[in-house]
Amino acid sequence: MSEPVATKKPRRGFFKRLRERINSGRGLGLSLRFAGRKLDAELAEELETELLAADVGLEATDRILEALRKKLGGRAIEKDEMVTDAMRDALVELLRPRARPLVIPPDIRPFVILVVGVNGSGKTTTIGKLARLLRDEGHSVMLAAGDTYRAAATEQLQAWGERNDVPVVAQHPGADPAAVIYDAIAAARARNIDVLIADTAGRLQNKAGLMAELEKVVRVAARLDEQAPHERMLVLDASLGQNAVNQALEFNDVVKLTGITMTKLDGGGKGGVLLSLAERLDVPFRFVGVGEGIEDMDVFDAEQFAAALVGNGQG
Ligand SMILES: Nc1nc2c(ncn2[C@@H]2O[C@H](COP(=O)(O)OP(=O)(O)O)[C@@H](O)[C@H]2O)c(=O)[nH]1
Ligand SMILES: [Mg+2]
Repeated sequence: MSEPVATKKPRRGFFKRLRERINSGRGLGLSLRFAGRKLDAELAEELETELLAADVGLEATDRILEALRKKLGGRAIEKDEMVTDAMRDALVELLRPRARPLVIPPDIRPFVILVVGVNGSGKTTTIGKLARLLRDEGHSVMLAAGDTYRAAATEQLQAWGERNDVPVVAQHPGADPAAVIYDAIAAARARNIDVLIADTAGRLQNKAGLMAELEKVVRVAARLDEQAPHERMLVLDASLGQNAVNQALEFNDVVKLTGITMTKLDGGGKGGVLLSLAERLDVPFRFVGVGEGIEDMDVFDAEQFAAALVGNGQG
């Protein structure tokens, strides 16, 4: 049997990009100096304040501080690295269980990826980048323009299709997204396509309508293949901080997420929100995005991400 082909590991060079861009090169942005101090109540409180400000969230912050106390409690801190190394280890502990890359099993065809998330989170861009990654791994790919709400959304997806040389199934604006995706699965099957990636709308101003629409898409896809959509991937804008966590909980209630991709870790995204998510929700992190370009997304790797966040070590 052939190995299931997976988008397993980040490409060479991604660590540098991640590290330079995450929160504009500042990572968690911890500004404390540790050398000459001890991890006493005062320092713990200062750390807590900074972690919370970096979107790490209360639960994950408590866990990290607990790990630091275990390692450093009572000892004199000779070098800052004693704390940052311990911090990196604590982050890896939290993140590693979520580092489960997307695997495309060879016996499922088409493997259907449904991409959900609110408007502007980066869904369509992520689909474009993902199409390229999968194609580079030798998969045949098709896209489905399930965001029928805005004509521009279909055009944007078609542009990514052309750039990657992959076919795009689309209908008229206002068409039923469930119908678009149903037809696309049938078309992918007829053409023996490996992976179908379906875009969706993310109208937050009509939350009940959006959630009903997504439920229907999932239900209708399952008529052609009861396991479909095989991957239900949430795209989250990391710069939203704790709001991203709330979005994840809401979408998970409706479509039972199987993967999360974080975008916009460059710019406003501090990256701490992944720790909060890791603590609050057992859904794998698939990819991380650090820019608008096609090369600006890669597989989530716990060690690499933790190192980029604390701004030390190699990935
Ligand atoms: N800086 C940055 N911008 C991004 C990233 N991902 C997407 N964008 C931009 O965010 C905007 C919204 O993305 P889009 O894919 O249209 O979001 P959608 O509404 O969820 O489909 C676009 O201008 C994208 O270029 C990222 O990782 N970093
Ligand atoms: Mg879109």
